Amino acid sequence: MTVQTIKTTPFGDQKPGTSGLRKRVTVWQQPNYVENYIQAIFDSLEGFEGQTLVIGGDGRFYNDAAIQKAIRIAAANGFGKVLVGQNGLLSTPAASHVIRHNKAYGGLVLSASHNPGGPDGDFGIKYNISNGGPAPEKITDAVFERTKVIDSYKSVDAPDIALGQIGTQQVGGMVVEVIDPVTDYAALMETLFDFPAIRALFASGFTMTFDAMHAITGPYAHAILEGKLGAAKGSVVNGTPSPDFGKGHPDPNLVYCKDMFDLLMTPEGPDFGAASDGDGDRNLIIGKNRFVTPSDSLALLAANAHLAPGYKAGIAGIARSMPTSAAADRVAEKLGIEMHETPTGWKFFGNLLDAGRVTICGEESAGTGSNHVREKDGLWAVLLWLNIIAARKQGVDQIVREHWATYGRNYYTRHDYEEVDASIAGKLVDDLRAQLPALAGKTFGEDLQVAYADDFTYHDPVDGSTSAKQGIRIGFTDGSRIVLRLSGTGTVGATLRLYLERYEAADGRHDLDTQLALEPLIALSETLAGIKQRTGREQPSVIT
Ligand code: VG1
Ligand code: CO
Repeated sequence: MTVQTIKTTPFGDQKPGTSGLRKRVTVWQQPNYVENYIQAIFDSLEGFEGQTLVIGGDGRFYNDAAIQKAIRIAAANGFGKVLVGQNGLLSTPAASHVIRHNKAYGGLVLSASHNPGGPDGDFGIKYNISNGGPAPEKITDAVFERTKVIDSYKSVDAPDIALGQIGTQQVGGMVVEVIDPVTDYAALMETLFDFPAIRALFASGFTMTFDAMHAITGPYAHAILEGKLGAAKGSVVNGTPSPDFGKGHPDPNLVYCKDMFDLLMTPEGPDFGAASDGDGDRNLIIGKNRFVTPSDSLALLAANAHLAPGYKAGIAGIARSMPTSAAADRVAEKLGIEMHETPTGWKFFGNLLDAGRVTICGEESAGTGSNHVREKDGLWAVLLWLNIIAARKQGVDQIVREHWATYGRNYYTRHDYEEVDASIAGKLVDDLRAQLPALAGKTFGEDLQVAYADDFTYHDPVDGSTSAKQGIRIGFTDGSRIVLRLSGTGTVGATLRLYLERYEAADGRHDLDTQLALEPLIALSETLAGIKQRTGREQPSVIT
């Protein structure tokens, strides 16, 4: 094998965000852009000679081209073996499992997740470490530093791998094994959940619809929901991955899954609706006449996890990202287990999971997962919901209501302002941050008394690292919160995320309209931050 060392020059914009590096496809198509980034990742790691690297992506446009490059660069850098999903496909949680199951050194996950795909859409690359989870900031910071000075990359002169062909091939001195993307993952799910009980649920006439959004979970959902669990044929819709996601936006929220939401609100609709995103790590859960807010879903799954065989001994603790509602905190309190608040992004859960301090993690952005892998996992959440429904013999709405009657309800919403002018957004956040010291102790309206106002700093209790400037939080004495942060996954301009939360006690009113229930906080956040006024937007782009 002849290793070629090819000269290159740095790009100034290869800074990984919340979840890897995401850019427009046209940016990735620049000569050496992919090569520089992958070489910068390898340059930031050590000890991988002869080791195994997992590669797979969500099948979006440019997935296959980037994978062929990645394989050649891995061979030239001395990896011993690459495991790659057939046709280059692996959902993000499945990639995490393949890394763990095969004791691989790490993995490259090729995805821009919920961002649109196609030649005019987005593409992304993320590096995962040997625990199967996203690289921690220590590594992503090193990668960024390396991208600024990189002057060459290594590759081999070898033909493309036949990605469709299951089995072993050679690239230079390196073995490439093309694996079925579903088998191992489906087997893992079977160890966690009561498949016979869920099968019996479907056999009794329970109906569901699962929208794979033309993205990666189609093959997984077909095999597991329809294949192993006996959901009626046709339960999985948009189940064939397509490079441009059927020209859709693979973000499972109430805007892009509006049709499914509407269907679930009708008497003829199915009993249960779910969806996942581009790379299969997010989940949307809708019961008959009941949308489950992701923050509530996290709390509910944690409270009921013991009903699934994989968690029957109970859970060690719960972690949630800072903007996620405190609904899960009440469950942790009742169970007498650890509760952790981390910055946004799954990479911050890895240490807590590895240390065995938490079992279930979640984010308000429709991500939930457990210690079975080190990523959030869309289908896992759907299966745990199905397991709970089967075990409790109750519908989603009833389960949610009983939860609120026990723990109280955290009314919660997120308002996104997408593709805002980056300098306006940056100034807005800076100005709000400057107001924080003066806010402490102030009272707004009749009862909104500020308990604390800060820019969230996380101290990782496992490795002692610190992550500052993780989002502005204004907490009130009654448990209400206003949170504001800038997205780290957008690729055009800036996206402002405003998160609002209000607690209503167990014996309180649980049937208010969410936006109305949060109206005083929405109005106050406008007074303090002036998003509408400064951006000229009348409405958020997306309300969840
Ligand atoms: C968003 C979500 C965050 C999630 C991240 C990656 O990040 O808010 O909770 O972890 O996307 O999810 P941001 O920085 O845009 O708010 V995925 O499914 O796009 O990998
Ligand atoms: Co995703």
